[in-house]
Amino acid sequence: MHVLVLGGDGFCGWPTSLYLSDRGHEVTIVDNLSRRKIDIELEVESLTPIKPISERLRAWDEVSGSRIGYVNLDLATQYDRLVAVLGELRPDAIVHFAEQRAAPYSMRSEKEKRYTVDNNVRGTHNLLTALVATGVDTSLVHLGTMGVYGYGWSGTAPIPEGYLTVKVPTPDGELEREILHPANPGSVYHMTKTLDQLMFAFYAKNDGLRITDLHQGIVWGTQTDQTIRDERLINRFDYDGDYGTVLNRFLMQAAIGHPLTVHGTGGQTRAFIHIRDTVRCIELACENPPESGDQVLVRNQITETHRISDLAKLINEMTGVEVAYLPNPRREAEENELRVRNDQFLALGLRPTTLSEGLMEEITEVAGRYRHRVDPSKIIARSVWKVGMETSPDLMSEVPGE
Ligand code: NAD
Ligand code: USQ
Repeated sequence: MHVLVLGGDGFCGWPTSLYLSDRGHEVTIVDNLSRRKIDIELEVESLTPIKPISERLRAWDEVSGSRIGYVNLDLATQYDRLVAVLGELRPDAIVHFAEQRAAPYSMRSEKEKRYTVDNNVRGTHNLLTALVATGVDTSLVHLGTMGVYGYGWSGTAPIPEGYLTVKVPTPDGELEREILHPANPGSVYHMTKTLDQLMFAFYAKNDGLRITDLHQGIVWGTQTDQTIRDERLINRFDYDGDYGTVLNRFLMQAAIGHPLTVHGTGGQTRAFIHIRDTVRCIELACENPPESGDQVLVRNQITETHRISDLAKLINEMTGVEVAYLPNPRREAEENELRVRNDQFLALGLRPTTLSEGLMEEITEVAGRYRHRVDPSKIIARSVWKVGMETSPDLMSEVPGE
């Protein structure tokens, strides 16, 4: 297959591009490098020393003998170029990672709220109209999020894969209907993913576009079998208060002896998946698309669920690093249950990497190796969901020596 990876320079997109290339697919990355620019704006760097995109691509060519193409293009603002690229490359599949993906960043201020909506909603809509305009027969695989379902709405009932069967009372008796699971976003970022869902439903129905929406949980881990082949191929590792996700943040904190930053009581339960499983799921989704005329195919891309306080306890037991319970900068339930159906990927052959397999390796091989790159003033999450909410002061001023 020729696969276009939109957002292919990012945390999920880069290892996916290498994996697909390694598996013999022809890959072209489209990315405007906005994520790298946000690092500069936030004055923070990936814990791992990521190389510029041209060096990454050169290194992959040297290591694997395979070339990955690259187009620098902004999906949200360069519509005509997007149409031209799609018309020229006519890919068999498009993987769409290219959105602003951090919930805390999306809540920083009006500026970031507006940027996140403009970037994500316009980018996705441009892509859909460009697909209709060019008539390219391709399958679109989009990275959505578990957060579109919200947390705790259905109690202990397992969250289905996208659709819920409901009974509608009518004067003539009950009608059974399958509807998109109610959307219940917890941040402006998550809200953009619920808007994406509606656009997908419309374009699948009206234009017969073939769309898969992957509702992915929190991705943890760093390296895959491909990124580990050469240090120039290393994947990004975000640890700061805006972009760092909870488990990778805990792993970095354990590596430098920083108390584990649990928000509130840590009663929040979330879904997780290792980056090695993400890349496999993407290939499975590309190889098993819906037919034209089908409704959007929704697959839950998660392998485990865990309570945040349990994760902190686990890492505390493994490393002895203490757990700090901090004021929660987000407006979210103190505690929730979370059960999630993920039958589709298991049936397609996914064999999940479990937490127990990879944790210690991440702490020593990745977080420990680059611990000198941590800026402790960037660790505490400071983006609050409402003006006036309290955040913790810094807990460490300098990374202690080995
Ligand atoms: P990331 O920020 O590392 O990567 C996104 C990439 O898209 C970046 O390289 C960025 O430069 C590019 N991009 C953004 N806007 C663009 C635009 N308008 N035009 C062209 N390129 C653009 O994020 P990630 O962690 O790799 O996440 C990828 C996708 O997966 C996102 O859509 C995210 O919502 C979803 N997702 C991520 C996670 C996670 O834990 N990281 C979990 C669930 C879902
Ligand atoms: N949390 C802590 N301590 C921390 C960081 C986070 O307790 O140091 C808590 C948060 O308060 C929250 C939970 O951990 O309750 C998850 O936070 P997160 O930053 O790891 O994840 P989230 O904001 O939900 O976003 C991430 C990705 C996003 C993706 C989403 C998948 O950034 O792109 O869509 O995970 S999901 O959570 O399943 O919706």
